[in-house]
Amino acid sequence: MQTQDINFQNANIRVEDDRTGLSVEALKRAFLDNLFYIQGKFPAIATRNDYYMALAYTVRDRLFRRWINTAEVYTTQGSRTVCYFSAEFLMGPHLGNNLINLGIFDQVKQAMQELGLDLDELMEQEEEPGLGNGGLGRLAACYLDSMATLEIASIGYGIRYEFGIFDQDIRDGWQVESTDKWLSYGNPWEISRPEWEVQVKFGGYTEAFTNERGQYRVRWVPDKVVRGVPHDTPILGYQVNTCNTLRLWSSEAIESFDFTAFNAGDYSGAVYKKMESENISKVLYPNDNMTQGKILRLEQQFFFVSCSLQDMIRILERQNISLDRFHEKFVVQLNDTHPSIAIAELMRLLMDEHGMEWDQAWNITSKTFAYTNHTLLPEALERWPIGLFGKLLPRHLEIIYEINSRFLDEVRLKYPDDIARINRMSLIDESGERYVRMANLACVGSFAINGVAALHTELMKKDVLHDFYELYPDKFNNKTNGVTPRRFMVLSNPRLCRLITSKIGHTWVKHLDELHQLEAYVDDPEFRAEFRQIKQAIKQDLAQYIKANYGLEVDPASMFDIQAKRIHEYKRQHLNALHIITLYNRIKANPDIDITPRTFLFGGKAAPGYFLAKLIIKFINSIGDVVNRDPDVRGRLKVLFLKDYSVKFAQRVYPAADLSEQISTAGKEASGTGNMKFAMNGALTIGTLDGANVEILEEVGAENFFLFGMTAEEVYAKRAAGYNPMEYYESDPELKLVLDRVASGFFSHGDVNLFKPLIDNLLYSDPYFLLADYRSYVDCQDRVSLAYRNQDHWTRMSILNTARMGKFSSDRSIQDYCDDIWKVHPIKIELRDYVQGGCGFDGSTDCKVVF
Ligand code: 26Q
Repeated sequence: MQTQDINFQNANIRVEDDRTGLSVEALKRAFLDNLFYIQGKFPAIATRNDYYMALAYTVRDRLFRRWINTAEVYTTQGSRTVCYFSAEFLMGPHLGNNLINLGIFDQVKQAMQELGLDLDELMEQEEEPGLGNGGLGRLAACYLDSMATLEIASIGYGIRYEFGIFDQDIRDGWQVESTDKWLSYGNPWEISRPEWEVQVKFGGYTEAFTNERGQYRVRWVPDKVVRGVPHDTPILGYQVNTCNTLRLWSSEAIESFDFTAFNAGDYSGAVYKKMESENISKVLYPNDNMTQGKILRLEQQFFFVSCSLQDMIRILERQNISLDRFHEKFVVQLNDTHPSIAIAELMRLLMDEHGMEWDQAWNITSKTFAYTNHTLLPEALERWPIGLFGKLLPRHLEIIYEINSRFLDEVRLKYPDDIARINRMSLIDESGERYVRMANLACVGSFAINGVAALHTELMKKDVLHDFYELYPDKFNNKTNGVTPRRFMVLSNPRLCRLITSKIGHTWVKHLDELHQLEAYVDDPEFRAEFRQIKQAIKQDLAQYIKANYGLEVDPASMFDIQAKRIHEYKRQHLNALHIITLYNRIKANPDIDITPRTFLFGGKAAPGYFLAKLIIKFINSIGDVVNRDPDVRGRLKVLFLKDYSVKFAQRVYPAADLSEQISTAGKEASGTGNMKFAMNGALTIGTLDGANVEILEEVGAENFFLFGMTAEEVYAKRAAGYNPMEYYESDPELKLVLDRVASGFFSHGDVNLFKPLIDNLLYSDPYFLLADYRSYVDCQDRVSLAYRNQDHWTRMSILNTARMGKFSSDRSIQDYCDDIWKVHPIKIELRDYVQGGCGFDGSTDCKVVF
């Protein structure tokens, strides 16, 4: 076999043999081989999907050596490993990302071209794993990319949902959901590892007993046991050999058939158990920022947490490392409270299954977990009715009671007689029906607690977690979110990245702060022209896509004003809609008015049970129906709701934006990450002082950001003083006209009832202060329109946005987690050859892999 060294985009990486070579020739040969031997096809009969699969396997082959090598180094070095526990990983398509991180995008493009295939088309073919709702799941995915890139030993642990976030269609303006069958053509990126399956118990009862050494012990007698089977996906870092693992668990029945029932003639009874077990990992709950006390959801959370902790114990045992050192070898980051049952489960595993005493188990547990909070919305704080909880997890409820009793003793000692405080801090809510409070459990059981943006962390300390902050101030810290520039710049915006690299070299991709060097070119008219042309070309592409998919003409010269995110009242898509109607009314009152042409684009899914969110989608579509057709508008305004927003589609949208709408009620959006993705790609932000907007404004400068609206403090003060939205309606004629027009049925074919719930909500309660912020928003939008008329100045602002977004790389976030919370350092992976020597191929046995 042949080996050679090539200069791999500045990293000197040894190139593989014939089978996994990186040259165009080797890629072509491997691709055709895989088409034949894996897909069982040859070009004359291959479908586009066959080609995609063949390419995916070709790329996967090129990950294996790094993947196995990484596991081996972690095993032999016994490294401290970060375990990122998350109920959601919104990974997006893998193919393009792996090509970027392997550094073979151009070679593969050429190889495909020489075979008469188009790489972009093949990438389009990939069915993305939509295993998340939005921000929290996508953050987990960005963090995996950055951990691998920073060469941090880590594993992502989660659930392999058979059906991810639903597909969204729009019919007659309404959202219609259908099942996301992402696995139906197979998933070339995962390898299942049934040899590492574990068992997870549910239900039943507990019994105390005294063991042979006379110690008090508890045994859990479950009424259901399911198998958890791990499915591993490689996570390659950017231009490094580190290839970490995303390990997702799927649930399966212990026995595929209950033969006693079957033999007794009870066929459906026999398959029922199997079905019930498989249900656990069947479908992702499509709610974000809203909890729903469904038992299956708790089963999911416990299932993946128990699987993962057992897997970690297996890894230690295989390395002959004592469980006493669990917290030295692992740190677990809890992505919100969804996996926080892990705190009770680790206690149970250490005590009941491995014979530890309480104090030692607690010492280990409370040094293992760190908790990230992602919400300030009270309705999003997870709590489970005691009855339901105890029925599913009787042993965990006992353990939680014991943690609580010890914890409340500590609180009483510090705050004697402060009954109200004790009630607030208790892990059990006893104010009415009794609940387990998962955030309280997470706070007590974790050594670190962080918010996801500076403002959010401050509000968390002041409000939702205030009591815990007073008790444990040192546990609290901020870790402002970030996003990966590999996916959200290099992959999604190659034209812009080529321009950037031509000016400042390519190292900015790993050191995003280097984008600052672009500031030197902001006064260069040629650079500005190029920057503007690129934005223009991307907008043209999106306009073409819109024409092809929606039959709607949009003007690429108009301002692309985009709001893309989950639909939620607090995110205020309907405030954006009120602005559109305002502009429309101005045109109707004066058809010759000089107005800056805009294309308003929306994208995002609504939770299927969230009535007002779904009505907001219908509202936007109804406005579009009127505005897009009205001859008076003369094409100056276009409104379009883009269906089925996804990571794949997001990558198309961010680069095409002129204006990014980040208009949540101050104090409600924990961070936002879309705001970062837009700004990096040169969009200007119109936004409130909320979440990470505050820090974006700080970085880009107030002169390059369109700020409007009340501050969080003003919002609190207004609520406290008794907010009356009607006052705004009555005192602002332009606002009144907007709401009256909607109420009159103007946008609903005369139906005065359709949008009544929305209008009544605004006039009589307006919990998210749209009417209070309306004037400030509309005036700010007028400043935006004016600014857009000076294209040269706009481009200058746009460049400065890109140049100043370095802080928001997820590499920076992960570095902060490593330094302040995880206390871990990079581990370099030197590539070794497996096939040629060692590892049993030649009879030797010097290779161990337990990950
Ligand atoms: C919980 C229990 C039962 C069912 C569903 C849920 C659930 C699921 C998902 C609750 C919340 C979520 C998702 C929350 C989320 O995405 N939050 C966002 O996190 C981002 C990353 O930190 C922030 O940028 C956003 O501000 C925040 O809204």
